[in-house]
Amino acid sequence: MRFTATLVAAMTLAAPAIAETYEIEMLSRDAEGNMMVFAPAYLEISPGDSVTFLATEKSHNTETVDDMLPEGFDGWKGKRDEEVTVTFDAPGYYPYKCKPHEAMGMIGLIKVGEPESTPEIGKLRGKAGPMMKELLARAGS
Ligand SMILES: [Cu+2]
Repeated sequence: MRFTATLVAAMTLAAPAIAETYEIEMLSRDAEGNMMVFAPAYLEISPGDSVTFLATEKSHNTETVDDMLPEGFDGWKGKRDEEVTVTFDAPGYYPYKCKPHEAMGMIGLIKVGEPESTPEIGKLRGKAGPMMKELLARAGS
């Protein structure tokens, strides 16, 4: 499924600079032996770029951490094992999670452009809270 939460804004923009599409894999185990991870869990992109979440391994999904999103952004919610592509038009922090494995720390953060503000840590279960703190720290906030 393709989410175009900011379609109107996108259409009014002048032809964007070369927009890129990045890939994030949903994994049960990565090359280093880490369990239940998005790879990469932290990503910096530019406004206009897209990200595709690949259902590389089974029983994962991607959905936004809705109480941490930039104002006006509706978020996305993929089904289990669904490949999802999201286009990001506005600068900001976009935190997301895998619902089945949130408590195990299966979350990620996408930094788009230069965000004007940093979100408070939202409602996150188990290891997801500390992990989100780490990712935000890594983002330089
Ligand atoms: Cu998962």
